[in-house]
Amino acid sequence: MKRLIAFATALLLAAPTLAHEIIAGDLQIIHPHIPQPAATAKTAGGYMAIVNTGSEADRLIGVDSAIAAKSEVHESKVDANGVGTMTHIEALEIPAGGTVNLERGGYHVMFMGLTGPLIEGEMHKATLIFEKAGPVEIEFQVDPAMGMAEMDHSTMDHGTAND
Ligand SMILES: [Cu+2]
Repeated sequence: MKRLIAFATALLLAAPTLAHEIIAGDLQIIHPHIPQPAATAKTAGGYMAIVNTGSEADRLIGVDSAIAAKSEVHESKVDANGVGTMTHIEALEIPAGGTVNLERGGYHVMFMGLTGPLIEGEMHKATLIFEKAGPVEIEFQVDPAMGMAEMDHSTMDHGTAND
């Protein structure tokens, strides 16, 4: 437990804005956040760390939120030719005693078909659905926008490729 607290503290110190976390049974959801997308963006990425302090693995099998028509777990990859792709992950394993980071360039929640603008500082409710832990209510904090070079999501055409 001490190690976990140290980890959470390190994350708090590293985060540019106030971090928050949700504890649900053996799962700890650390600072779910969405970098503020462009006002006209149709998609946005959601990031967090998921810690499993239990002795059994769990799996993230769905995400639900009113901020988008559809929310999915995706994995970003860059192939040998430097071409970025994203795939829909049906079930993201959270190993026993392990941590999975949803971060830029890797796993992330993809909000597709945003229902309105997302403004820095706002908190938006969402539900993470785990195979064992069941639905876990969280809130995504809208963090400062990413730099231009990092805005891969707004330039990619989502919502048609992997459905
Ligand atoms: Cu994506």
